[in-house]
Amino acid sequence: MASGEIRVALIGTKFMGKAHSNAWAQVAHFFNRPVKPVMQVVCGRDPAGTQAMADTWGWQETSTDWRETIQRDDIDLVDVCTPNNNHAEISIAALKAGKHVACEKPLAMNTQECDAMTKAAKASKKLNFTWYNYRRVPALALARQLVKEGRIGRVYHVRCIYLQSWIMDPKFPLVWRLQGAVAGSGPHGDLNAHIIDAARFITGEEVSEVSAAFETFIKERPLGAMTGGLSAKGGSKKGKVTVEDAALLIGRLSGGGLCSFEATRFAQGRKNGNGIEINGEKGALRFEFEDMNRLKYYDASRPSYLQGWTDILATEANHPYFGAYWPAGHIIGYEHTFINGAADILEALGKDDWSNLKPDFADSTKTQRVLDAAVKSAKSRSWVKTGC
Ligand code: SOE
Repeated sequence: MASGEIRVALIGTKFMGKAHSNAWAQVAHFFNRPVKPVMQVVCGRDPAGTQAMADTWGWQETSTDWRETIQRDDIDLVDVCTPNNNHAEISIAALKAGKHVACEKPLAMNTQECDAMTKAAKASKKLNFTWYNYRRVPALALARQLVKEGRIGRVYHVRCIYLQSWIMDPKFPLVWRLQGAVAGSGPHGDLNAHIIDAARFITGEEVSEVSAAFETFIKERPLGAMTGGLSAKGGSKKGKVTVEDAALLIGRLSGGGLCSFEATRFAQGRKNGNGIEINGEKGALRFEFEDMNRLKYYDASRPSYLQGWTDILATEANHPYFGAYWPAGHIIGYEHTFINGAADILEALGKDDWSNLKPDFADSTKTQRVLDAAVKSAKSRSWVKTGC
């Protein structure tokens, strides 16, 4: 059992840098772990913004050079919160430098990069983790528990949505999430990644083949940059949008069921509408992230006159993660999903065993295989096997 301190370097200072800074700052207040995080250094491209992040969140030092940061002897874990096209290079270099690595989702730009990251992780024998944070919503972790207990039985349908609307204004600028060279894809890699991972996590099944349709509704936008969260500021010059605005796919599950995933940034009226419904032989589950503390459960094993949707408020001490927080009914939020991730990282480090810390890079590569197969399918307008 290891104990003591884990010195963390955070690479990235925007939306995810903020969520992860909060997680590292809060985790020890709620979870008793033998290993405590030290917020050693935060690294970003903009010196002033990086210093502001350090001042706000308590990082001890700042850097603008990730290559130098990951080589430091006083760094144990590198937390990668950069745009997607930097994930592989930074993670592989950090693993080769003997550091543990926790990387934001999607793991990388494509399966080839994920395979290289997985190979480097296996060679390093270091902890490697992907921040698919919705796995650590207590209600979703409960959904997985109910499936594992056999309460749903054979899964016939998994129906997932991830609906946003933050770029519907044609004047919203061409930020990095809309540039294929930086993001890899639009809502597909950004949002379908989450719901494909969630479907795999809850059901324990893989997506074996897919058929997809992508569409870009606004083809060019003003050049500009993010200003924080999902806000941005643009100028007068315009550039071509090189990713999809919406990505819909259907698929076959390894257990014989069917699945569907819909990710869009043009769902007028929806803000962060991450939802899943699972219909099985013995029951069903429904979850909506915008009401994240609740899981709806339908028990078809009850006498028909008693059947109906049970609305479980996942805030009991024996619900996943919740015992670390508050009494029943005192709900938690988006930021707690990252605190829960940090808690699981520290627990694995405390045991000197991260073999059960999921999703690791190898697990996340299976999600990437589905994403890449869907891209091929959208281009060829045909079914494509995922290899999973
Ligand atoms: C933007 O779509 C975004 O920040 C995603 O990148 C996150 O993964 C999601 O949790 C919230 O929305």
